[in-house]
Amino acid sequence: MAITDFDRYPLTFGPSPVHPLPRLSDHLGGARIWAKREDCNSGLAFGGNKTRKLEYIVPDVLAQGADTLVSIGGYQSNHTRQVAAVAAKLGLKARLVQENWVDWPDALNDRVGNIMLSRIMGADVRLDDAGFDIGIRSSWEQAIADVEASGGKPYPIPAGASEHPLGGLGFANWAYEVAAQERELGVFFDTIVVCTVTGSTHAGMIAGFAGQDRPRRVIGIDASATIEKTRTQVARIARHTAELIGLGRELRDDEITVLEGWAGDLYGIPAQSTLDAIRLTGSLEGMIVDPVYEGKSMAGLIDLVTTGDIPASSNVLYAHLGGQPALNAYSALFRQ
Ligand code: 5PA
Repeated sequence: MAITDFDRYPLTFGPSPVHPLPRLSDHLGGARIWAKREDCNSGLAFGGNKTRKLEYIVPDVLAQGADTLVSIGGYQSNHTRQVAAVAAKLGLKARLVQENWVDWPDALNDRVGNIMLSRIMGADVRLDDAGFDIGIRSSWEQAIADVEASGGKPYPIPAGASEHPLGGLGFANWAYEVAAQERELGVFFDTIVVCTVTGSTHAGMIAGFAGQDRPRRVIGIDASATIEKTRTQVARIARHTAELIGLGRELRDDEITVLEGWAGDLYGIPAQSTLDAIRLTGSLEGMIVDPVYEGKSMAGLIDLVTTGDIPASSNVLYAHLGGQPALNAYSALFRQ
């Protein structure tokens, strides 16, 4: 099998935009930085990385005749918001377990941003007190059982769609999309920087790029602050996805790079470097990144370019995976 043999249900506008970030590049004084924009990849509730993953999962949902998508995330999960949008688009129901992943003292944390959008789209949103964990949760298994008990046909989608057997395909395909865009633009991105938490975004990219002729660095920046779990999950999903798309060899350990240092102490809580990255990217480029994910990977990119770890001769592609709606739950950080 190759990536092109898998059914893909279109949920995106097509290839996501790629463009340079010249003012940020000049400011840092090193490598040339570009962005590929999953934050504007779809008309479904602001899109994002999960929308691409779901393109490869929806054919299975339809084949199974399911009537309810069941998924899980934090109160401000971008993933569950995208699941709610896809359910609405397909005329299905969505049952969402929203756990208390972040101890964040904003009175509107469970009301604005992503969770509000999911409610607007008609999802059955249930709050749960459990804290952050990227693994399989009993509350999600219970929600699946509840849907069944009430006569529905659930389709389980794990956190971030990552532990789903097809969860890595969306970003394996992204790697081929990048190669096609490089040919059009006449540029080669020797380094990719991507935020990683539940792992299938980064893992899919690793698998997809591994089959291409020119090697490159695919650097995952951890935003989970549970680095070992994320590293293990990325490696497992990358190897599984590589096998699915017929890579024909084992991935080497040195192809799987998850860097720590920018997640701060806890998932969902911005570090000073996150806030600096948000303001710098916004003020120099008008590009908005969020305090949970993309602000952390941008902080990583800024440091790696500034220190020369990514050399000045490089062309770097920053994968912008979306996530801006959560900013609404962090307004206190930006009052002045
Ligand atoms: C998320 C994830 P992975 O989970 O595939 O590693 O992607 C990390 C990531 N950027 C990066 C944004 C904007 C994201 O939303 N979000 C999760 C969610 O519930 O929203 C799965 C955790």
